[in-house]
Amino acid sequence: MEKTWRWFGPNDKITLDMLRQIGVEGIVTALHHIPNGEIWTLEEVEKMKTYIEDHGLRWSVVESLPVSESIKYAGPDRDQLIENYKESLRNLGKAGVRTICYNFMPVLDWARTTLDYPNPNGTSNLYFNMGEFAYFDIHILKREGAEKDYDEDTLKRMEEIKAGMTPEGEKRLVENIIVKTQGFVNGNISEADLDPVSKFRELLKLYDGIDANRLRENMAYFLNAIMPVCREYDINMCVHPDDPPRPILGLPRIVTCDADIRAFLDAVPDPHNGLTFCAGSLSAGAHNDVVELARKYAANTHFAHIRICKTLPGGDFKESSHLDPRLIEVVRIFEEKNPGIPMRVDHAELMLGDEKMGYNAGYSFHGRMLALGQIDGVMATLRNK
Ligand code: DNO
Repeated sequence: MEKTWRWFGPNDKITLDMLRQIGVEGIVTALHHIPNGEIWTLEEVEKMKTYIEDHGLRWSVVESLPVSESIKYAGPDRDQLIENYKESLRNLGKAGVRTICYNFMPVLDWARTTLDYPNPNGTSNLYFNMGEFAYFDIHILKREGAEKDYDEDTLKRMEEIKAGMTPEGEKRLVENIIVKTQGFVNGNISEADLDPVSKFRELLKLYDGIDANRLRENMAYFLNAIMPVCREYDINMCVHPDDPPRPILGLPRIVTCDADIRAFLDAVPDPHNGLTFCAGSLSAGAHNDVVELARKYAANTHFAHIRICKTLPGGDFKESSHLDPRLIEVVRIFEEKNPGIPMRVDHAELMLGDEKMGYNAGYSFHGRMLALGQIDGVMATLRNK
């Protein structure tokens, strides 16, 4: 697989020159300065492409060309937004950038409750605590009927958390769940929002009456509309699985498991309709056998996120080592079945001063560099048969 790296543009503290030194071959990025729903002009696309190429690298993947909420819930302006999306795709196609990662998660992209969960060796990791998440949902968001979405054990854990909760603790949960993990991925809420919780409540309302089937129809509508452009420019669309892979906050999630993947592939059968195989997101659900899924969907995968989670009792999970045997097996499968695709490591540890650098959550430098080195070693060993 091609070794790529998610880079957040010319203002990223991690520069392209640094990335060349550590063996990165391709860049994963987006035009983060263009608001969701607006057209990425050919001029802007070319500007980014040239910048990357001037540094001796290539723009391998767009992550993400964001799908506006209105396309997801079928708002009145969805056709116009789809037209804009098609125009952005055409411009990317003309520039030769042909792998596009996106997601179809309503309102909230990936979710974590802790961004610096300490490991015994002094590093830290991302962590998802179901009890804290329930606390956010029930006591901060105060979502109507939220209690019924959690089992008794989770509610009991939540009560214990509540007993020790402080205003700072609440603030931290809001920041971690809907601000710090979202803004930089072109999410709905940014660090500049003064009242993120109210804004979030408004966004949730957009999905009143939208269940999983409706969301699936809307995804198929979107994909059918853009496929002719993808065929014309040979663009591979690759949807990112839902993270975590389960419904949350009363919102449907439709890329969570084997059956879901089968369903969106079958709904729009075209080789340009494919998957971002995020081993991390899929492995965050105890129902998924990530190795089995890699075997099954390697041919439909256009891009791989190489990281893995360890599920814990009660719905908790944490990121595990990039040398987890399951991840080595996933790498082996892609190296055998689809070796030409780009891959990037993801959600690595904070280590060796990363924590002081203010990197985007999950996108440390030293942690990712170590992880990339580890996966590079795995790939080299596999190739040296
Ligand atoms: C989180 C990322 C996701 C991903 C989007 C793709 O770290 O993997 O935010 O970029 O879901 O659209």
